[in-house]
Amino acid sequence: MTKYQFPQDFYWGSAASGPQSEGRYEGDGKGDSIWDLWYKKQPELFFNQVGPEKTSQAYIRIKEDVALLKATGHNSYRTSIQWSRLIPEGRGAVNPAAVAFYNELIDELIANDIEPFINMYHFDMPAVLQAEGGWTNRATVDAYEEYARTCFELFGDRVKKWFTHNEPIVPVEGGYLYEFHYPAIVNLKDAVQVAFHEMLSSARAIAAYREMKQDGTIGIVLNLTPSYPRDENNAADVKAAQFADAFFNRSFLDPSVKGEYPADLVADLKAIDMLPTYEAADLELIKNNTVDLLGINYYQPRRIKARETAHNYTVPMPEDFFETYDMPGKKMNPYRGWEIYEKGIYDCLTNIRENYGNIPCYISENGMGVENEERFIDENGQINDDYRIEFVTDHLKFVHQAIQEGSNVKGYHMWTFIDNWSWLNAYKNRYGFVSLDLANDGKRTIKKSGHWYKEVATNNGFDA
Ligand code: BGP
Repeated sequence: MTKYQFPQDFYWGSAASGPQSEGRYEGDGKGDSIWDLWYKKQPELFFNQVGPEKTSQAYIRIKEDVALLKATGHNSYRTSIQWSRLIPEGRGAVNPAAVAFYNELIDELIANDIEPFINMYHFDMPAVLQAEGGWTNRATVDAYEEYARTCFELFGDRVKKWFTHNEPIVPVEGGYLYEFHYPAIVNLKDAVQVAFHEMLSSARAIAAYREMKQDGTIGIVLNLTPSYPRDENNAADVKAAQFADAFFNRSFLDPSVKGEYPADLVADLKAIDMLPTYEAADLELIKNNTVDLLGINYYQPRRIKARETAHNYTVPMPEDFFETYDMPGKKMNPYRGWEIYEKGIYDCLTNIRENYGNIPCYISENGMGVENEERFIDENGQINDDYRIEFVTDHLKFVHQAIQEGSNVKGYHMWTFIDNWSWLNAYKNRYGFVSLDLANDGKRTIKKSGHWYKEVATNNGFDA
């Protein structure tokens, strides 16, 4: 048995997002986001045709949910404000019901000694702004800055940990490369423009935060996918993995933390005439407004080799530079087709320590999705998710090792708290510490892992 003790004041939390947990209610004043819009247009794309209004009802169950956070040992909780709830038309009038809701949530968390980590963009573009081009349109950056300023003004007195974006690569790849977010088009030029505008909007929000003399920290949440080459001694494989790392990770990590874009990525995109449109002052702004704190979402790595066979696309794609491959012997999540590679979390943290000035960071998402999780319910109605306990334990061991070696890790947030709605996958994969019974008015039951987490948080560590 080894003792895994974590630093004092470590944050034991979990993560969720507004669009995946709040729901929509008569008279709540929320405007449509791209998810409401897309579901209206093409409900058949969503798993079991379940749309974004059918969530865990976080909007109407604040007290109950905060009590559950407490019961599962949380001292932090990460969620997001929905832009289309706070400012239904994307810019202009603020929705008073939204202000009341977020105030109540924040106050209830704080009253229970749970620190709110608040993110401002979690894939939920207001439909009105998407009609004008969404993140492809530079005017969206202005609207986002206005929204961010509104958030700081309304909630900055109590929220001390802000995040500008969650996984900004995902709207890029989902919306403009691989068709799993609206508008589901395939256009690399648009994709890089979206990536640049998101980054610019992040720097603009950070600049506003500091100009408004807010008393807290502001960062960004990035999903880091370490790219491992098939053969470390094969220069072409290594180069391919380096491109994947630049495109999917460093395109946000470098400007967010170092204030500059990776030279190799700029050169590769320039060579195929795929640089975004920007103004010289934008680069200056990004340089001067780097993050205080980094959130790292880690799920699985990328296994990369040099491209050997033609891909199926007829247009320029990131895949022109690399190919993913099925690494023999890799460990898989048996309940959902994702690789499990625990050491990847350590590699991400070590990379931040060695190459990004050891900036304060925390794990903002890490978790295990399980299909048909009802099969693990026992006679008392509790889900016995020993696999999740094992998954989190194995990752925490590597987080612990990174901390022992000097990484500046402030906390761990599992994805997610209560099983939630997940975009096109709706309720296909369950992730929570707490199960959700949709057929029974959203009844919540703490899973075995939730009880286990309470012990871990109370002891600030575990023996294993
Ligand atoms: C992350 C997102 C979350 C959530 C999670 C699980 O990338 O930040 O919003 O969706 O992935 O995704 P899925 O339910 O598709 O397995």
